[in-house]
Amino acid sequence: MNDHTQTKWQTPTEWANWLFAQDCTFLKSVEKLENLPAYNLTEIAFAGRSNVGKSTLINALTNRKTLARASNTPGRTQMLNFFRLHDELVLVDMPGYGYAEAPKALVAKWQKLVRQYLLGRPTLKRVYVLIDSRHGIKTNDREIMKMLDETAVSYQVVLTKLDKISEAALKKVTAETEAELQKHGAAFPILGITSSEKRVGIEQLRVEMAKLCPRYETFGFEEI
Ligand SMILES: Nc1nc2c(ncn2[C@@H]2O[C@H](COP(=O)(O)OP(=O)(O)OP(=O)(O)O)[C@@H](O)[C@H]2O)c(=O)[nH]1
Ligand SMILES: [Mg+2]
Repeated sequence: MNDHTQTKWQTPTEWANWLFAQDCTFLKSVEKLENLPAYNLTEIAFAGRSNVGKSTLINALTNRKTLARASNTPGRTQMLNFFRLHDELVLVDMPGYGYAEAPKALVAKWQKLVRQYLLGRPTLKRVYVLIDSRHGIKTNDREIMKMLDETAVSYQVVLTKLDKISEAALKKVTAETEAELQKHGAAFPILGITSSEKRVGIEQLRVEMAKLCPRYETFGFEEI
């Protein structure tokens, strides 16, 4: 038996919900690689097509309304935005890809930044690749997944906006996405299924993220 008396948390879920209710503060926006913050905190990045719901998911996870800028206008997030969660984790809101109306030069600049960041960031421990459940995996998602397969960073695919589709459609997109995930070696085999709007799947994600904190190991929770 592990001795839990040293901690206030009896289960990973308790720890995760506590952690995500702590202070979360905007740290920095970065548009050039040279300006990446230097520290030893564990980073978790959110990638995906423009408008897929990255900023909204960060707000839902941290139970804030306006921490990360969410908007109906695609291309809202134009830089890497760093948010520090209680000296434990850093959440990184990334510019979306696949935004057709963005000027080409700007798209090229974002892509370069995103690539360089994803490929060479030692503190980056997990990338969440968000996919709109109405659309499924698209070509540019495949490109990013292929790139992540080639790096040492683990990633998980998460379907968003499930409140916008029928149960039958969700079943179909889930099966298709899971089948495709099997072809990607570095992908976490379990698909995340979320609605930030209806708060579905949020706690599950919090738990997975909270497990990435270095001190999680010291709690001695028994894995179920
Ligand atoms: N119904 C519903 N709408 C959502 C959900 N998540 C996000 N949205 C909406 O989708 C739109 C885009 O969300 P954002 O969070 O700004 O998307 P993003 O991926 O950050 O977009 P960029 O910053 O352009 O890359 C907003 O209008 C959100 O309110 C969800 O779970 N359900
Ligand atoms: Mg955004």
